[in-house]
Amino acid sequence: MIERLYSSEINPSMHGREVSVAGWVHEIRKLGGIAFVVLRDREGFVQITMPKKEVSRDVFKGLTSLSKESVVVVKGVVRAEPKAPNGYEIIPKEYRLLSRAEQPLPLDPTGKVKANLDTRLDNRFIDLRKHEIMAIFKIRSEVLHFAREFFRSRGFIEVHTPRIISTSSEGGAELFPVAYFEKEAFLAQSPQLYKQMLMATGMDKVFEIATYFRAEEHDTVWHLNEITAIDSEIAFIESEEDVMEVIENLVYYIMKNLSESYEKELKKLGVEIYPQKPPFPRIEYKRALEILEENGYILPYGEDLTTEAEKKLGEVMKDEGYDLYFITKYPIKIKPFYTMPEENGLSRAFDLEFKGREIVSGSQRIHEYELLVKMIKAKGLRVESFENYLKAFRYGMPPHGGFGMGLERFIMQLLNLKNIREAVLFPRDRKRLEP
Ligand code: AMO
Repeated sequence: MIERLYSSEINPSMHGREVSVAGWVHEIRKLGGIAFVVLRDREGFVQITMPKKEVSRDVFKGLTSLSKESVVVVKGVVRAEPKAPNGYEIIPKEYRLLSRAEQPLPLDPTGKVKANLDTRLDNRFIDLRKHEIMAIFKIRSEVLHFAREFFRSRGFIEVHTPRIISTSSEGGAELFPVAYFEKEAFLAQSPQLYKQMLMATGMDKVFEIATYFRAEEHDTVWHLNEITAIDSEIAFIESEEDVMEVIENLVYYIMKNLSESYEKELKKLGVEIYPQKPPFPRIEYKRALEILEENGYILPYGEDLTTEAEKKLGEVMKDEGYDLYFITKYPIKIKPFYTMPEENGLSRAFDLEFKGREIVSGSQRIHEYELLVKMIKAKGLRVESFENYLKAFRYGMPPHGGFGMGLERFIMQLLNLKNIREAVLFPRDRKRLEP
């Protein structure tokens, strides 16, 4: 490895020590007898200060004539300097150019020249050089870390189910076909059938963090065609309440840990996280419609909540002091075939809403073979396509339930991002397949 310290690993107390730093040339300023080169690394900025009298001519000339965004490694002496960005600067002794950046740049990495999201995504490798953009992905990485920590601490087993599947797992047609030798196959839209099949094995608590593919035509700030989901399935539950208890504690755990240990990155994004303590409010679907009506929004019974309805409900709940709440007891008609039905046309399905948008769906599932077959037929699906899945219900299947949480949607709401694409390094949407 090239020897170097991150800008954040150096401090004024290291005055007089020789160090090496490496990064991208962010800024060059020449003021007569003195010049400054600001380098950017993953953690921040470091100022290279060159009083003409104190550095060699070659170093002065070389560093000040670099093109912006070139990559260099600089060796020099730390000098405590209260006026410098981190309270120190580096007086260079030598430098090495590792990569010269062409000019002009396709995107301004300082963010001073505003660019639209498309231009930013087209040049994502430069866009990510902005610390506030990189911060989204550092936080995303921590969210996954805390999610894993939470599941493991509760005895969940991490699993991986197939990405290439032969049948729709949600009963819909939103699948991307793939050429799989002589067979018809699709990219997985969820791990649904597999995580349920695992409930017949004795692995009674599982989770999976993976990528899924949704061939939805939507072109909104809220939909992606390639998503990351945190899925879980739990056996021996009494009802969907047991699943909701896991979700609210998971979300609380992530938010609490982030707010406690990630202040610096959150600050870059101007975000404060207020972890909401469980239990989260439960609003039955029927009640949600009433609340909406009381607030001037009429949604016919039996229809899924529209984006506008969700937003409205979010505002009402916000006024009551809640960002997070469940909508429960959805009509069975609008839920997938595997959902456990209840009396009066209701179901044991729920969604978790976060600031007026759905981030999680889940339910208690049907675990009785006959009922499952009946529901598959009732949805107009072909029982034969589900043969392998159904088999797992005939030889001992405990009651179970689970959920799927859209990671990008969670990040979007957590960090108040305007567009879900901001939460993905290289998003895939209706129009975007590159980079
Ligand atoms: P569902 O289809 O609701 O449920 O998906 C689960 C969660 O995934 C996220 N999500 C999306 N995010 C961005 N773009 C999309 N196109 C998109 N589609 C879904 C959402 C959603 O809440 N098998 C069930 C889950 C379960 O019951 O276990 C399922 O896939 O945040």
